[in-house]
Amino acid sequence: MPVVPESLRDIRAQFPIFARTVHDQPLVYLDTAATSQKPARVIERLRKFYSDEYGTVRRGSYLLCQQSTAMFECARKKAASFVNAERPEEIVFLRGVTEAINLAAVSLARSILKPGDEVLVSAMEHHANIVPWQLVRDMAGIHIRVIPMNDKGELCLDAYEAMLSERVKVVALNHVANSLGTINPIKQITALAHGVGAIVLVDGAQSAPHLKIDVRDLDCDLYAVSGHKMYGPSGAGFLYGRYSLLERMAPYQGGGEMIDRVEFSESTFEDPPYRFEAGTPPIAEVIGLGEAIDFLHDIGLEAIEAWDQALLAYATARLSAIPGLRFVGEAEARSGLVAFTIDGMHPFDVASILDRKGVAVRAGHHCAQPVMRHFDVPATLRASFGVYTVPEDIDTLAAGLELARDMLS
Ligand code: 7TS
Repeated sequence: MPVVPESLRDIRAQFPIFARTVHDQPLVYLDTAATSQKPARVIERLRKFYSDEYGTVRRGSYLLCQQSTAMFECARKKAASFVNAERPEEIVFLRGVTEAINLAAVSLARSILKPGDEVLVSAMEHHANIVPWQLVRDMAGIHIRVIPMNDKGELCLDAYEAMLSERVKVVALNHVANSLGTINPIKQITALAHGVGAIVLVDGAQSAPHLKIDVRDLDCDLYAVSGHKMYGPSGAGFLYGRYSLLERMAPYQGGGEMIDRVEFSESTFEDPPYRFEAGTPPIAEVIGLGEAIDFLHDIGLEAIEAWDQALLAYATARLSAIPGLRFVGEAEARSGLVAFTIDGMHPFDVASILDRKGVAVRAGHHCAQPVMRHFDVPATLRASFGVYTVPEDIDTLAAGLELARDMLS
């Protein structure tokens, strides 16, 4: 059993939720890939902002507004440093990855994509990186093509290379697949895409909570993050965009704060990132996200990455011993989760039994129906880890799975 490293030893105590029980059992939370629990300092940051500091951003000349604007822009600096952006203006605050990819698809369709252009997505995408491209497909006259994967859940890079041509204008894929845990070789994929002049959009929903992100090293053009999966409040995330690209991109939503001058005949727009931030943003949530970034920095992303790998190895070994259990997703490079089926048992039935034992895991298609089809399963069970996950959680999961086997077989 791996030993919890020094930097994470008292982490669990910082998450108030673990003080509660579920069905009279201690909570074993193994659904961080869906959303993470919140540390006390993020909860306290929201409470303090709403109690003592609340005011809108960018609109007023009074103190509360100036202060909340400063806090909001400070969060932008934190987000920029979190992904190693060149400047804070490369960060657009949004609700999360879903909104970020919808923004990218609509904006690129309005400003850059031409009929006949191709957008490549991978075979292991979350629906959030498939459907937005379909929604703009007819408007823009583009084609969507799919980079295939093998049966371990790894992208076929030879096939990808063969698909690249001057017609490919966007390559959009996840850094870590939420249904498989695969870590994709983004740097290599980006270098190849840039060889034909394509823009690379990375869905970082599952990577940002687990890996150190460096957009300059990856050399990607757009990188989307959801704050609620990385210990921040729900409702706030961001899109990193290379500034020279953001400048070429059309607005997504129109409204207040994104304009320069408005006439009834037409309007002109603010520079990025404000061009993409129409209306009153989720102010408290963005400030809370800044606190979550500090929380992650204080632990250290290297330590988080190492612990994640230790948990993954332990879970893989522990669950392999369960008869009939089959992993779905066995890529060499993985992060954050294990997904599996058990012969003769429906994932939903197993998840219900686990719930009675206080174990929260996800059963379903994980918003990745094409992945389920590839592996010819209707659904999988998925246990995903966070900074608060301890090996004993995996032991409790394994015991719950044994119990489910006894009850269901
Ligand atoms: N992309 C990936 C890879 C994801 O895992 C998710 C959410 C999204 C996009 C959408 O993120 P949102 O924050 O905009 O909702 N994934 C999951 C999941 O695996 N279970 O619930 C949500």
